[in-house]
Amino acid sequence: MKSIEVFLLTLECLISVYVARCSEVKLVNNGYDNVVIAINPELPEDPNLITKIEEMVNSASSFLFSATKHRAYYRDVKILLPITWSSKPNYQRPTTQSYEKADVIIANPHLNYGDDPYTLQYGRCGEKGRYIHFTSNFMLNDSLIPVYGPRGKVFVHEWAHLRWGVFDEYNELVPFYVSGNEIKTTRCSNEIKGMTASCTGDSCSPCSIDSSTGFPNSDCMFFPDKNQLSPASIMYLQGLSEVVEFCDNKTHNPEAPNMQNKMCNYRSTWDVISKSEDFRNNPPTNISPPRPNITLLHAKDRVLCLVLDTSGSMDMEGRIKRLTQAAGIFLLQIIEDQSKVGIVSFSYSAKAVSQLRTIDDGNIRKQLTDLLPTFANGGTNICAGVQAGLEVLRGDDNATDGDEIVLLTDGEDSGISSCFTAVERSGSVIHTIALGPDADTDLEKLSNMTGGLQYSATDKLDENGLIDAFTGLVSGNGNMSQQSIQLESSGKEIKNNNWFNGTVFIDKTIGNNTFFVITWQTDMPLAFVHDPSGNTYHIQAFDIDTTTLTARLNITGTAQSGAWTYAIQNEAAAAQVITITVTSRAADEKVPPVTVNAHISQDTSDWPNPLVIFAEVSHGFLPVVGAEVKATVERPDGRSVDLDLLDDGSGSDAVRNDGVYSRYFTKFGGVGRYSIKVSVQGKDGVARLTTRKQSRAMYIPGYVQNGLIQPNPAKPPIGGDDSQTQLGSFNRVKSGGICFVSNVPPGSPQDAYPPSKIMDLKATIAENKIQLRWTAPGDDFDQGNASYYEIRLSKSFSQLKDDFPNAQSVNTDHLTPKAASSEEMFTVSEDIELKNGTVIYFAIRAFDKVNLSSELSNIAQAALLLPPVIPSNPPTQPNSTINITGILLIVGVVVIVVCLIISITRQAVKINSADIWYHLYCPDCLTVQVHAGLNGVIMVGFIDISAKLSFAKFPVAVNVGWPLQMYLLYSQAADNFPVKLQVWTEYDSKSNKEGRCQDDSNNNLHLYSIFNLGKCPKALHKRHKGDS
Ligand SMILES: [Ca+2]
Ligand SMILES: [Ca+2]
Repeated sequence: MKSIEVFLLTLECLISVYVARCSEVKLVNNGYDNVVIAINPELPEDPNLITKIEEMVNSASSFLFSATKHRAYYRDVKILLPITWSSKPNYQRPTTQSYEKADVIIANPHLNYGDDPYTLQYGRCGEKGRYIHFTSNFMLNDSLIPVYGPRGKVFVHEWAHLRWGVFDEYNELVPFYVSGNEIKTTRCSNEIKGMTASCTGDSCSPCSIDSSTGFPNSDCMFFPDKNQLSPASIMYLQGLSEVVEFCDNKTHNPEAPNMQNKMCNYRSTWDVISKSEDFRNNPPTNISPPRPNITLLHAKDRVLCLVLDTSGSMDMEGRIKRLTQAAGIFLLQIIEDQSKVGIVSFSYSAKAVSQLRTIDDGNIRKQLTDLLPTFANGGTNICAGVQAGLEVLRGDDNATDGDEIVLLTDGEDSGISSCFTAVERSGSVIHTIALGPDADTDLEKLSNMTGGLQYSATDKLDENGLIDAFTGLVSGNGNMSQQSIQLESSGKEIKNNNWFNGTVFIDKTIGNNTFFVITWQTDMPLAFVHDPSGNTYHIQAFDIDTTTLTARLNITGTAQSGAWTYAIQNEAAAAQVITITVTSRAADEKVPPVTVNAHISQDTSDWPNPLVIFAEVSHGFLPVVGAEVKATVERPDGRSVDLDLLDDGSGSDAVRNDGVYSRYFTKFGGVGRYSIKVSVQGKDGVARLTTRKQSRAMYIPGYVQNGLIQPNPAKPPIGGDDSQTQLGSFNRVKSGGICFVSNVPPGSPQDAYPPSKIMDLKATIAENKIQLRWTAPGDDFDQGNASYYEIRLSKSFSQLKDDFPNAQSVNTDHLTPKAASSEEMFTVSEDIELKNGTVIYFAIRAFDKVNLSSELSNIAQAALLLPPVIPSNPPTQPNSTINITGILLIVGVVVIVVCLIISITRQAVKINSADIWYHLYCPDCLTVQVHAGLNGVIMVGFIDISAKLSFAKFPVAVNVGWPLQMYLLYSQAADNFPVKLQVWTEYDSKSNKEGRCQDDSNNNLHLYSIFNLGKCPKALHKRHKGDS
């Protein structure tokens, strides 16, 4: 067992390098350098936006410095302006920065779904996120400051998601939970004060209770006090002016059912942040941080040089021919208009095959394609190729900053490091493509140091790897309507006279510049393409190139949306590999196409660390859920492994239904490059759009000031959680790049992978039984079947968290784990007394066949809250919808009392009317218990938020606002009985805060005399209805 813990620990530390077009931010001597904030090309030119970004960065820097306890500030920030904005003398040229790699994106989603700032974050605890997204409205519209807080503070909240992999401490889906006998608001710290209410416009009323759960209804919201005493936490309500810290081990609320606790095993945000890679070697500093240095960069058109290996080994396995096919696709279909492209070939030495040419019509594309090398001979001098490439890139303006090289090689070169310095100085970006098994293992250093993409392709033709690599080399400028999108990529060895058939869905978001490309090995096949209307394109309609063995069909105009089918017959005498690739572009430049973005958790790894494969499927900024996503991993040993990527919130998938699909990869075979390709199929009516719900800055519904709720404007309605637009059926294919894996032992190594952590354990009480549900993990993380489960329960949350092995075990003899990703359901057979107010916690571990144990699951809570009994003929409440803003609160300084006892001896009360209401208003009270006696029978009620108490109806029913806003109803029927009612409220005994109580009785003049005011005399105040 020990060794597993060590293993998991190492795992957490190692997975901190991130991937694929990742950020280049570095923390050096307490200052963050190279933070990139990019503006989407769709946004109109607006100098005010630059000013607002600068203001945000400046204030965020000081806030960050204090929040990290003098460990970090922003030293060097770059704002990347889109090419569509006009040039200014103070704008500089980008080097390796791009929109795609930016840390912050300012963009407007094409469909309005509000202005919630969020971070695209789907790694595990402590892992970096992809980017922060702010809308231009968020940046420009100051009326949003009250709802999210000052922009600088919001930036730091999102930065913590992005940079340190911590999570939100609120939970809109689970806003309340039970702790002890209290219903609490999900928050951190627990010291954040406020009140709950449900508000429409400015009119607020006490929250009502869902009678099926005993919890407040979904319109119940927590309104924080405008002024707080607690400084934590930034991941909960960064907008409060007193909030300046992250929750640390002292202030952390481990019981809150939020993402931070679930993902980070109940660690505080500061615990995770302070142990991050950033702060391992950056102790606090005493200097006061300088203002951030903000540079404006102006994006430019692509300037790119293909640097292609033509050494002798390129003659093997038909590589040079495949290179020409794939690079031809790049030149004819992928590279964006107005780009400048040159070509260099190299073996022993390098040669400029073409200087830079501007892609401004189809002829230039063809001419460049005709220049692609077709002959291979000689050795491999990678640096000669790179130097010649840089020389070509200088051809237009004598500079190479921000220019790109696509470097393809199949060979080794011991001298590759000799050009590292020149490459680093050039400010250019190198994308690498490793072809075959012998490509230099240092090749990816060039892409790593310049932030380029990295691909590899094997010699297995049917994998189509080389074409996928070139097809992935789209611009990173954020202009999706220009980019080529790959819809289909497949290959197969087809026997003589056999057919290769398939269907590709062209959806409404794409259709321009659509190409069907067929390649073969020996003899041109027969091919037909049918459009959705049944029109047929024969092979004669294709552009045939018998040198590169390629046939290309270009659909003119916008291709009709719907199902396109292809049928290809091998007419050669022998079997040959035939491939098909389909690419297209956006149909409408205002509507972003549906895209998939695929990548691996790391770009280098050591066995046995598992990899995680991710695919983000989105339509603009909106996630697409319900798609079928398959990953194919090509291993160095030549075998490939298929995996279905899932968006089910289990295993490697942090969040269910967020359009991010993932799966662990553990089936290693050989040392070397593991190449990933992802295919997505969306089915009409199944795949749909949704909105981002995670890693956001919270929309604060309003504040409590001087005891009054001041609601913010209601959050604008999001245009339907489900699809606003019909996506229809669609196909996408994308290469996910590579990971170089070292130290993989030969043969089948022993099982090194435990089942993955169960993250979605839920416990419910129904019909006097406790039922548990979770998603099954597998023998190896999220694959296969676990062997058995260990389930334990406790009345103490912390016992399960800190001392799981000694908690009471649950009999699981009859529980056989299902296959990974299946839903498990289990009824606890232990005899447990369930009564109103029962709270029991459960946690679970899964074991595999060699007894490797998963991490402990989330801790699930089963709480029994009996729904209140509502009087069958409810009286008209005097203040049934109370405008809380109209309630006068008497603010008295109250010494903390654990118990305030209010007792009413019914006999002492003179009842004048049928119904008398006592209204006790106590915004700071955390819990209420009502003891009511009738005929000597004491009824104890654990009071929830707006139950009704009526003595006419037994058992006791109580109507209490929460926190504590209570109506006690006496009816005539109770008159004949000696009734003793005790109400006591519990204050948080730990915090030294004031409490406020007030009674509100509309017609009982004796109320004072019968209240035993206990230790809270000044807190109770009588008020007549109508008083202000
Ligand atoms: Ca997901
Ligand atoms: Ca295993």
